[in-house]
Amino acid sequence: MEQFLGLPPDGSAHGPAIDQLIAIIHWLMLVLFVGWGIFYVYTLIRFRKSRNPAASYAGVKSHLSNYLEVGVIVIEAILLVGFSIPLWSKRVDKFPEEKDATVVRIVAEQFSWNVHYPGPDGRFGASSIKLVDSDNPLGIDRNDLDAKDDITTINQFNLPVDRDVIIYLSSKDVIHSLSFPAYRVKQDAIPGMSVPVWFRPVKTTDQIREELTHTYSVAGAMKKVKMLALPQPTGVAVSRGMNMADMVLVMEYADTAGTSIVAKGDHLTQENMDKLADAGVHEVMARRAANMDKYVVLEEVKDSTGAAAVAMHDVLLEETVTTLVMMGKKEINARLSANMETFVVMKEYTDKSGTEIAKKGDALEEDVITKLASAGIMEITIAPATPTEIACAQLCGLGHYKMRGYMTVQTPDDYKKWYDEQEAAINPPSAPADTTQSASTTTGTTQAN
Ligand SMILES: [Cu+2]
Repeated sequence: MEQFLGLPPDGSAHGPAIDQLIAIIHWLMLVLFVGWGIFYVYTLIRFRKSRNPAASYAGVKSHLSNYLEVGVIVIEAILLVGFSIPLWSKRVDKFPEEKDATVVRIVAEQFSWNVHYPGPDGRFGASSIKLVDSDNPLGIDRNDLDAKDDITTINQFNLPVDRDVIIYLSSKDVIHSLSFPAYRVKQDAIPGMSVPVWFRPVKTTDQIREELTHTYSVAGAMKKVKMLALPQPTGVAVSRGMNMADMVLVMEYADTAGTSIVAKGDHLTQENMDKLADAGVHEVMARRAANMDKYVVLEEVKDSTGAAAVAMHDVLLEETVTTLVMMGKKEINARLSANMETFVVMKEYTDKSGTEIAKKGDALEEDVITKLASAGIMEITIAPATPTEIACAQLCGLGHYKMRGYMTVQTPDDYKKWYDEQEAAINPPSAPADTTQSASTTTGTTQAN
């Protein structure tokens, strides 16, 4: 059932118990769905009008359905009392000792995750709402003694594997929901409250990425290569009130005083037509909108001076199409973008002469795909670059989809290295600690190796 549900790989100690509960609930729901479905069809046939011309006022006398109902209640009670409640109580009650855990504060906001580490002293420094600004989103008071060594990151949460983590979760604005899908953690973040959450990661991000390794067909991506005919510019008569919004201007037009009326790349909307007519322009050069931005160019196009006007793998934006048609290009060799940049290659690949195309951990950019194909490598192994993400499981606003952070579960050594680097950025080892008063914030980056 767990494979069938397509759950992400699990990297936490408590994850198997949650997955098991999810599986059992789905089994029960499957049995109920099939059972009630069969019962429904049975009643349609058994109580059909031709067999029962007169309504029965006594109804069904059998107690079978009562027994079934009681049976379902018993199973649900077992699930609740035997599985859910013990699991839940362990999550909320059996907190590890803070001294044996990685302790952090996570503060959600529209639309990012702020992570606050207490630093080597183990004490969170004071923070004040008055100090909150874009450089110091948590308002940490760096004059406070406890705050001097505090580390803050945005959208990047590093932690060591095989050690309990305690998170004090809150929110600056609306209700968010902290979710680590690969670690089976989900907890609402409530403004004005500090909600403790704990779990124990038992797999590193690298290990989870290895589990998600799969093959990718370079041949499949290259199959979509084709010569695209480029829409050629033609003269279009300007006529007031006419709407030709699917036509794109290939040059700028100005009025007699030299003031620009419409720019290159503008569409011939009714408004622009009227403006042109007002300025006394009778004809403009325009072309049909290409709508080719899902394609990448597969050849380099040089202008008359020999400079590259369009490079390999440029996206065929309208602007690029205009550049090409104005150079007299009638067609261009292109292929559908593979959009695989969020994946990394999991092996080293070299061409026949031994030149490296990509090493393990490199992002699967368009040029890597083309190079692999031209080297005759048609199948590669890849994995998601960031398999352990922080998602917001709450529709918290229009930018909700942007609210993604990265979690990097590391070996204790790698974590210590990262931690020391962060610490050194705040308090350079050479300088006395109290000379660095400014709040330094490190912005999270995607770890992709
Ligand atoms: Cu959110």
